Amino acid sequence: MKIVKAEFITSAVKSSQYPPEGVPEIAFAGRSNVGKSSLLNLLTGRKSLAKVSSSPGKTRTINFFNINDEFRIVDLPGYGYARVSRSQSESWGRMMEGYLENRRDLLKVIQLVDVRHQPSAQDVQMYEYLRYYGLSGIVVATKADKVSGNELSKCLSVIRKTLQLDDDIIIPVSALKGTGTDRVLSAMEGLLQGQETEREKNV
Ligand SMILES: Nc1nc2c(ncn2[C@@H]2O[C@H](COP(=O)(O)OP(=O)(O)OP(=O)(O)O)[C@@H](O)[C@H]2O)c(=O)[nH]1
Ligand SMILES: [Mg+2]
Repeated sequence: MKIVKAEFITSAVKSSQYPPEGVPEIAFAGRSNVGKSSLLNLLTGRKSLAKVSSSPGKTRTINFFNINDEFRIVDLPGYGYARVSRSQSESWGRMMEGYLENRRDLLKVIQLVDVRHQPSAQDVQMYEYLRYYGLSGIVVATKADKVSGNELSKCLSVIRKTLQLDDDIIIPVSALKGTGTDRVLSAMEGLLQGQETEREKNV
């Protein structure tokens, strides 16, 4: 798959603000600062389609992007950002649950983790949540440029073990070097094609 068109649609904090249904969506979840917005920019080849910042907590809303007039990528706000109040983290929870549990067009959520670190308790919790709702299956390990070739496979196996990935796909990417995009795009293509077969089955 090649992304030839990418545009911001809208930001939302509640369902009445979501764009109309009927278009398949693939969302990005992960800790604040892990590189969700950077991955979106990398995949689309657009440097500043989504706002990126070195200070965590940049993305505070659910952001919808039109890709190729074919599907949407949904950039979700990150978790694990230390400087949030209890009420902010509760409203984050409501916003995420509102989307993840009710969005009919949501095909899968790609979970992002930092390749260098063992996934946190919150990463594990998020992935279990996604698994419970049938939204898991693809993990992207970000910032692959920060580890050497030798370390990479070790890091990936720590992630694999901690998140209890069985047949799930894990893809290292580097937004800095621009590596890993082909595999992410083909995983996305697989999701979109799989969805078509599901739909055909239901006819
Ligand atoms: N070296 C390196 N830095 C990266 C990579 N991906 C993201 N970053 C940096 O990590 C920081 C956070 O990236 P974002 O894309 O804003 O992270 P996010 O997950 O969208 O964060 P929130 O919006 O806070 O949830 C930025 O300074 C990026 O430049 C990568 O692959 N390699
Ligand atoms: Mg972001």
